[in-house]
Amino acid sequence: MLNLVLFGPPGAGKGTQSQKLIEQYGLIHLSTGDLLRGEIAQGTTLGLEAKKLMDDGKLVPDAVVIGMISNKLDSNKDGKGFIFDGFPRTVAQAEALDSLLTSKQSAITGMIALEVDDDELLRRLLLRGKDSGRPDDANPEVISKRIHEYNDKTAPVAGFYKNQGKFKSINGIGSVDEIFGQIHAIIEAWLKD
Ligand code: B4P
Repeated sequence: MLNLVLFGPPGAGKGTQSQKLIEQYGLIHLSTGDLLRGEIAQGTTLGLEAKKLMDDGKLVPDAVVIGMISNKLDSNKDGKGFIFDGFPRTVAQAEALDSLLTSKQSAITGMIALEVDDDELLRRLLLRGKDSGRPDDANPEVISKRIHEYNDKTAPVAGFYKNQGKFKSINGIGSVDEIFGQIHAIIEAWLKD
């Protein structure tokens, strides 16, 4: 199985590149942001709780997102592999993901990080906020809080995969196709290993 973690700050292009990876490799896309927005759209208790945190630029509790991912892994047992987009976002989530995959005789193939500076992130997210209807993209203060949460709680996750020799980083500024070309080259090298 090919199990990829796409990593980077909010607005780095994880969702955008995931769509191209699905087309190329036929992987199942697991975006915790999309799963949470699905819960909000359905008005579930989980969604109502998550909405308050997301609208404020904070992370949702680990147990909630780990539970969602566990359910999705169980209901997609026979795929070619997964793209984890926006997960894991804390070291506790990374440890839980390793345990879940080990229990299914599987493992993460590697993490690919998209490096984008804060000014460009703010520009992209405010642009998306104009027509996405996402409250967390509409307000510069909330975007700054999301970037702060990333630096504080999510950036250390890179070290978790570096320690396992599974980390690669690329420049996330450039055309979508150029960036995909770099991701593609990394994956092809992993597949040959
Ligand atoms: P997410 O939905 O994961 O939100 P995101 O980080 O903003 O998405 P992404 O980074 O994929 O956006 P993309 O670059 O594709 O999370 C939202 C919230 O959910 C979090 O703040 C948190 O509250 C909660 N949450 C989610 N997962 C969680 C977890 N595991 N634990 C706890 N809480 C969790 O796109 C950004 C924009 O850039 C787009 O408009 C795109 O068109 C544009 N773009 C992409 N590539 C570009 C390029 N090369 N050049 C120019 N623009 C580009």
